[in-house]
Amino acid sequence: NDGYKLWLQYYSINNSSYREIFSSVYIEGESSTIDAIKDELARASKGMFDEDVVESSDEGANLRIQLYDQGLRDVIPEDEMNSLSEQGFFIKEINYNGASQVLITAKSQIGLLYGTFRFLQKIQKNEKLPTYGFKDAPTIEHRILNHWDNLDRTVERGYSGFSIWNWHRLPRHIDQQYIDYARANASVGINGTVLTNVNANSLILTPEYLEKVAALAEVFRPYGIKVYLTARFSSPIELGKLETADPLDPEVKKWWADKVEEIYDYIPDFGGFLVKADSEGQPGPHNYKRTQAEGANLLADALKPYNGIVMWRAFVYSEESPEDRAKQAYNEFKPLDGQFRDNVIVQVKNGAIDFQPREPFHSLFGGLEKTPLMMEFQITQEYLGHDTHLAFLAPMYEEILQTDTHAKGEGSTVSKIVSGQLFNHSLSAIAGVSNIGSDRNWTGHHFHQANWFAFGRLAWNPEEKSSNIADDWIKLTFSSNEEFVRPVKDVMLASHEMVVNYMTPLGLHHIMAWDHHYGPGPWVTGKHREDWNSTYYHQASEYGIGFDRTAEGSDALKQYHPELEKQWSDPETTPEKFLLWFHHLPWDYTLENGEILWDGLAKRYQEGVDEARSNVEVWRSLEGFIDAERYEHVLSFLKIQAEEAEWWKNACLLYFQQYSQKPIPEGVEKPEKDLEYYKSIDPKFVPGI
Ligand code: BDP
Repeated sequence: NDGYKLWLQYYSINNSSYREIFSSVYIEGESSTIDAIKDELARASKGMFDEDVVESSDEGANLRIQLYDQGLRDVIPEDEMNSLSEQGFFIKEINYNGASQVLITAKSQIGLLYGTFRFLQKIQKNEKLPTYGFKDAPTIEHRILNHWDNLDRTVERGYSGFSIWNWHRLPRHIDQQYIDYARANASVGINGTVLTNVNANSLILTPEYLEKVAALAEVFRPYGIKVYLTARFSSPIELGKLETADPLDPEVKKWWADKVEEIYDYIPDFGGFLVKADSEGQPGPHNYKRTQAEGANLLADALKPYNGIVMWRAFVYSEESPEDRAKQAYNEFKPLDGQFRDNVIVQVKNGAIDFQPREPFHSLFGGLEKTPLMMEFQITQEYLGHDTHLAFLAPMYEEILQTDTHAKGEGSTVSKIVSGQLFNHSLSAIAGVSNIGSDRNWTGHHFHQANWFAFGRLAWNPEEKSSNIADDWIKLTFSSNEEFVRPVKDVMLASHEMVVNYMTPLGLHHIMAWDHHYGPGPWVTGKHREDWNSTYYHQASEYGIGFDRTAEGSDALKQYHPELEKQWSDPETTPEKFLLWFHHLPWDYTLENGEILWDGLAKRYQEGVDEARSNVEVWRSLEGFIDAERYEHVLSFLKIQAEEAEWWKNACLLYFQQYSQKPIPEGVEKPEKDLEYYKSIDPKFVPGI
């Protein structure tokens, strides 16, 4: 088993009360989505029970899949259905002429597809339907993967091979992988995909490429997945040969209107644009002294007649600005609140720096009220050990989503802002930067499939619990044997904290190696941008360590609501996980448990290492529960992770020790080599330890 089937394994199960269900199935209607439902049922039945599906024309079949209509009012009252949105579904065991029948119903065909997937997952997990039935619907409207894929098939920050979009073969060849990609996404409720990198290439908007994009859209449509593209702001110059891309210029407006019309000719249900502007070298409205709102509205106006949306990224920061990078997006967007068109949604990373192993939530959440905001999580592990380090990210996503911003008093969680609930926005969306590539198992590490899965689940329901997600993923992907599920779930749920411990404990951030961000690099300094240096972020000196974001420092704390500002301004009341994010503290500052900061830091590094090593042993004890191929693959990556956790610990402790001048505390292993040695390690040739 090479992992290609992801969590859609449909491995064989005995003892299921559902064994007979596929021997008579009634499915109403004809469409490509109905065909997708039939295809999925056939795969599931074959895999789980080695039986073919027998379709029946009799409504009384064992399994009945049908849009909700008058005839079903007796079994599911109308008000039950009214509370469900278009994409929701209801699954219920009902009595049909004396016999029992499972009914899957919904208001739309996509709802039926989602219901079918959920039902099949229940069967695989061997779960019973509750007697009152089971209904569910997504809370967030647009649940979107962002591919940072380039047209030459390289993937920015991709660690799982090349891009799965084979532009050369498209549109004439449709690879099975595109269909399987759509199935996997739909099975967790993802309903949109941005095909191209935010560092955009305007060529994607040419007819030659649009034809290819249209071919992909055609594959995804039956699965309810819309296609979006990244729009390079300077496209009117590059493609249209205009002299300017000024958003207020009438010719520029016309160029975008025509371009959008052309796109909709190719793809009638095109979703819209994602834009990175005025950031890290990308062109944008600043080039014409215009605001982010003027830039976004230009594209929004062009998309409006077709119901398309603009996802305008807030990841805007400038090398000229003397401000703390953590403050810049807020400073830029706060004054523009209320100036965006109603089909613009501002896409904000979970934290204000850049996908660090841990960040406090971005102050724009709760900062903007009149503008809908969407969350951008990174699924690909740019700062979290790339492909080889196991880090289950659901707990990190959950931590962010459940944080109280206090924007409208207590209970104003980030999740309520993202779902549009808190400020009554009807447009709601969430994005995850994909970790998918051409590797046979899609994501490099088998366990990183769980992060794609988790993103989908939290996008569907941002109140979902990490432990449920882990439980489901393990059972669908590997086995429902509790002796396997329990230890693996424990490993997964603790893994993000473990990585934080051996990389950036206590609120440290951005101390990775230069540029590629793999491995430790607290010594990185002297680069042309101050805010790309590790030394800028950790500020280590003989006096202490940490970035002062209080009123005495950069005052980034001012951007949060007063409750949080107050709590986080005092190191004594700041959660220790954010201590050095907000404070510069002396090496002998006393932590909650009475230890001094230096000792506490060192011990956390050691804890991370110990856990990474223990994970290898846990996994070894599970040999035989799953296939040898995935077992060996995971084992080999876990060993790499344990070795590299040690590399991180040794490098960081020796580096910071130069400043703390304190001994490595008891219980923490002393590095065997000197700092120069760890500095000299090239990530391509990390020696086994
Ligand atoms: C950073 C990445 C860079 C991306 C940028 C972005 O290092 O490759 O282009 O974010 O999000 O994390 O635009």
